[in-house]
Amino acid sequence: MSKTALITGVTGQDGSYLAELLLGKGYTVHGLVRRSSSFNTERIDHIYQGPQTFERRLILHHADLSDGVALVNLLREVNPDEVYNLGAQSHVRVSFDAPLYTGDVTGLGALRLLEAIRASGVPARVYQASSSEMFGAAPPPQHEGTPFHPRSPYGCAKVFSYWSTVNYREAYGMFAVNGILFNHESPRRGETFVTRKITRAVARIRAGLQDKLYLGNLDAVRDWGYAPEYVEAMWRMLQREVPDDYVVATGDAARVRDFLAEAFAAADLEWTDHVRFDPKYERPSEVDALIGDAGKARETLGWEPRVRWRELARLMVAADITALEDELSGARVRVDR
Ligand code: NDP
Ligand code: GDR
Repeated sequence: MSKTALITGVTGQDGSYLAELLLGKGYTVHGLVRRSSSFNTERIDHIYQGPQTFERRLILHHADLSDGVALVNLLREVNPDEVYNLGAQSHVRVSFDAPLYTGDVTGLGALRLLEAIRASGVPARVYQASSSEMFGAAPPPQHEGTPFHPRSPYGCAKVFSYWSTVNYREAYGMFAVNGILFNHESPRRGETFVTRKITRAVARIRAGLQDKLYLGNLDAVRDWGYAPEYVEAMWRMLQREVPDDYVVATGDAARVRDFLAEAFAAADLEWTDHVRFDPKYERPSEVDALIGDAGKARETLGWEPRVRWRELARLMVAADITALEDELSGARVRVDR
């Protein structure tokens, strides 16, 4: 019997890769999509199947993590074997501007989903997208036993959703796990996160469409991995016999300025000619260094990262150059729904 999964955040970077992965494994995939006044399904257009498709295996539903009743109804309708909670207001800088909204969707949203699973009586396994941002000010390397010290409303919300997941596991015997994922990027990364902001700018500067790129703190250290590899780790966590929490990271670290240099060099450009500082992009409290120790995931899940940050920077630049050339030549066509 093929399995059924429900993914919140299916329109996001990770949701799109996870949907591809699960469809490839024969799953029927249901995705929760929030209503938007413009199209927000660009990342999954290539796998979308319309309602008229015979035996379709990707089915989208309108709902929202702020609407607990809709979550209960959706769970009853879909009756999934696995639920992946990837939906969130996921931008750390934005969480300082919209702290309550972030707490509601990113923090309480996870609890609403857990409670909806419990209330609907669906015996689903659940994955919670926890984050290295929970470690915040705790010095690297960070692992599953490192105490949390979040530095943003987003980080605080993720700590709440982390402990809610642990609590539902302990209180109700639910198969609920936290993947504590360090930064992971791809050509589908949101355009306002620093890696994609840089690689998009490189493509545009190279094409003569832009000259300057404005950034904030260039000294932050991050452990950047490749998103398609990270969604594989999510799936592996739900295939174990016993629910547990895992750090997923490469263990390699670089500063924002190192990523910058690599990305600009990939297009034969010098970053210092183009990059300028704008305090607008600084955070009221910064996370200085995140470097993960994924030893437990390696040993227990057999999960290994392959792509490291230098290769990642280059593959993202190459993808943005191709995407821009397609856009300029009119080859990119929007799918109508
Ligand atoms: P994205 O920002 O790309 O995607 C977030 C998804 O959540 C989108 O599908 C978005 O919908 C959806 N969403 C936002 N608000 C709501 C809401 N109110 N109700 C339902 N859905 C909502 O994030 P990523 O794919 O990068 O990350 C996936 C998850 O993993 C997030 O929870 C993130 O916080 C977490 N995470 C990410 C890491 C990373 O490096 N990428 C590292 C660690 C954790 P829409 O498309 O309409 O905006
Ligand atoms: P992060 O990712 O905050 O780590 O959260 P982001 O790419 O936004 O920032 C990384 C570092 O770069 C610095 N920075 C800038 N960041 C942005 N966005 N824009 C800029 O112009 C800029 N200039 C410098 C930041 O200060 C920061 O130090 C991501 C998100 O995906 C979270 O959802 C996830 O939980 C964590 O990764 C792990």
